[in-house]
Amino acid sequence: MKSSRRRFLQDGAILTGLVAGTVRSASGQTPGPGPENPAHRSAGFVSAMGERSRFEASARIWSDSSTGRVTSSRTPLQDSKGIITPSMLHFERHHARVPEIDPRRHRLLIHGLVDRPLIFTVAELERLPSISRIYFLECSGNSRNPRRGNAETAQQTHGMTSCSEWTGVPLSLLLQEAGVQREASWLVAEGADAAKMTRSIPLTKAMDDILVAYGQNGGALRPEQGYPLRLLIPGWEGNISIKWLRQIQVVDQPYMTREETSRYTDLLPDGRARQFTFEMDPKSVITFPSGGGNLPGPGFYEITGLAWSGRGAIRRVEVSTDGGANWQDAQLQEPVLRFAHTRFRFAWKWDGGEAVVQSRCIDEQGGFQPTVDELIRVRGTNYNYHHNHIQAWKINRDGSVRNALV
Ligand SMILES: Nc1nc2c(c(=O)[nH]1)N[C@H]1C(S)=C(S)[C@@H](COP(=O)(O)O)O[C@H]1N2
Ligand SMILES: [Mo]
Repeated sequence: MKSSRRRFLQDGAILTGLVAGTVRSASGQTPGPGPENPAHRSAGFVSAMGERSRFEASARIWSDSSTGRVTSSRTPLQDSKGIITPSMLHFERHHARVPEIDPRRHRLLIHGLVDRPLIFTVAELERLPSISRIYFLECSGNSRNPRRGNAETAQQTHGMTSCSEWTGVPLSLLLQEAGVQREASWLVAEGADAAKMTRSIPLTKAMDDILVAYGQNGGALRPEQGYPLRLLIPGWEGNISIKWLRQIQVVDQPYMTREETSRYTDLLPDGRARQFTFEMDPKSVITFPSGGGNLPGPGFYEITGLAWSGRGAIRRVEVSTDGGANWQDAQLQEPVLRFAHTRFRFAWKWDGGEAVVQSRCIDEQGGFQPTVDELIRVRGTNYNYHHNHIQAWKINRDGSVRNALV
């Protein structure tokens, strides 16, 4: 697996004058006097909240809607470096608006088929034994059927996935405290936003790994991510990770809410629909080079991207630089975690000709990514959630990069 990179480095030549030659800069210029003395902030300047360098411009994007209501924004994957999404760049999706909740007034109610209904304040929850885990969160509407859109950049095509370290209390602990009754088999979770987002969740998943999260990347949840409390349901479609969580009812059947009947079902060619399609299928995307980007000239590049699966850990990522004729293993960067983004890297020398670069991943269950055509053949053209097709970026001779699928 590590072989492609190692072989590449042994071949040597490619890096000469770029990395190995410290005397020459990457563009082959001779060394100058180095950076001028930069301007400084005033002496003794410190700040209560750090800000990024003013030279950094990476930002979320959204599309203006005809109603004037913007309901989602996307993570700039093309700028991503490791596997963690900075909290301020986590994608956001809300069916109504983002509520401003005072944590001192917020409550979580657990009731229904339990021996002891419970009400928790946020402070009470934070006192309980907690855990931190790195998980991706992806909207099932991410990377839709490319034949139905005209998205050009990785942010537009795949920016509704993000990955954070989440901290919270295992939901199983709260349910044990409440005492789940024998006939219980599902939960119904509800948010405190204007949408009152409500979803049915199998009890088995709750007893396994669902978190009632209050922390994100070492701080409190962001308002957009559900402050002060949300469900974080590892590997499952983002919609079910209820934000601004205020109520969990333990029940004996799914409640067929709007989000699992009129929405978040997948229409098949024969007119039937898949329902409760919880797990996100294995997916990967090359983040560099990617659509809208530009390669300054022929030579060495590290192709890099992200892979993830709602069915477990990523086992393998393959990269093609010739439009899918040949595939080689990319290097997986540690840590490779279940239900988390995995960073892959692949050393490449661009010869300056037209090239199409693609990645495809395989997860621990053997799940893989189909081509767009294969997926459409099986699932039809109405199918638009859970589209885990192989993404392809075309590099033109002038170095410009565009989406090869639109
Ligand atoms: N209460 C509530 N929870 C919600 C939503 C919502 O509108 N209201 N949107 C859902 C959808 S569709 C997704 S994809 C995820 C997005 O989580 P994020 O905004 O933290 O990225 O939240 C889910 N949880
Ligand atoms: Mo979503």
